[in-house]
Amino acid sequence: MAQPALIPADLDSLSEDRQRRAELVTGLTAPAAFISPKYFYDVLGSKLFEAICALPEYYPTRTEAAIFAEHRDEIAAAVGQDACLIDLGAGNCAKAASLFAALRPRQYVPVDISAQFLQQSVAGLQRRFPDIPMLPLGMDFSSTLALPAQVQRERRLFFYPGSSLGNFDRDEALVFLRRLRAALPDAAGGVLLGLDLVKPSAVLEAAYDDALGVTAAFNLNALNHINGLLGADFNARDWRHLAFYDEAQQRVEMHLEARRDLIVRWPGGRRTFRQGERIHTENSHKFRADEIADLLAQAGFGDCQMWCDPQRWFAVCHARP
Ligand code: AVI
Repeated sequence: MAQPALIPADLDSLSEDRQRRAELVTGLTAPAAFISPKYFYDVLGSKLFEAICALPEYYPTRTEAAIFAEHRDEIAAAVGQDACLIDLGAGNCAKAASLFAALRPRQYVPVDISAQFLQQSVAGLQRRFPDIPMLPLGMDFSSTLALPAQVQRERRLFFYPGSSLGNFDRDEALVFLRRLRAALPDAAGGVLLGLDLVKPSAVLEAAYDDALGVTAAFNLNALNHINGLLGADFNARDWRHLAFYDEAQQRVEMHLEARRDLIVRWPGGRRTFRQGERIHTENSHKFRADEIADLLAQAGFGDCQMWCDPQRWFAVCHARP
């Protein structure tokens, strides 16, 4: 089968580029500076995230994989076969590929903001699975979910593993789930989510501040990515990685902290940072099992099934409209 052509669903348009710059400038010039975690994911950032998933401290990936391995048949029975499998934030597509044998999708639609990385991933995958039609989409699905007409409408299964839902704030997560619900035209469709559960803060903080410094590199690489997108002059050496668990908010926060007083410039703008001032780069919310069913119900889903590991560190959930 020929290599599937990647559809740059929105990233290449001029207005998209302008919007991205405006969004970055708004965050960088806010009194408490912030950027969206989507700016972690250029090609290098996606590779660093792959490396994070292999770290001993980063339990989510292997715990989720163990749940899928342990409960594969039950999950396949709940989800059903022959779905149009829409893999949100697909990255290297490895998680979905591990389910192909059990789920036998009729169409595979990997979606990722890092279009170049996705294209590389799908090229190898299509060679391994020549019988599954693949439609890779390079797009930012965090604010809209405009799927092209080639995406089949029947039996859509939105696959959103790895607790990526936790990178939205609570109200944004609800809006996002409602958007998925609205994009499910038939009752045979559904969502299959992986969600990280609340656990001791020492486990969480180690997972987001590993001994090798891979997560630090992942966080700092966002500055290099922003330099490319905005023409800014961030120097990653001027910044320090910070990660901590906020128990009240049930989330790990990642920040970049200025090591000295400095000025960052970009065409048309600048920002002074004092030593110790931070840029908030990510929230990673952790869930209680009872919250998940509530959240899905509020988003308009019924009939939710959940599978956990024995320590109850991570949950895989399937819900139908
Ligand atoms: C992609 N996302 C679910 C990861 C997480 O755990 O929040 C991103 C990540 N950030 C630091 N390590 C991993």
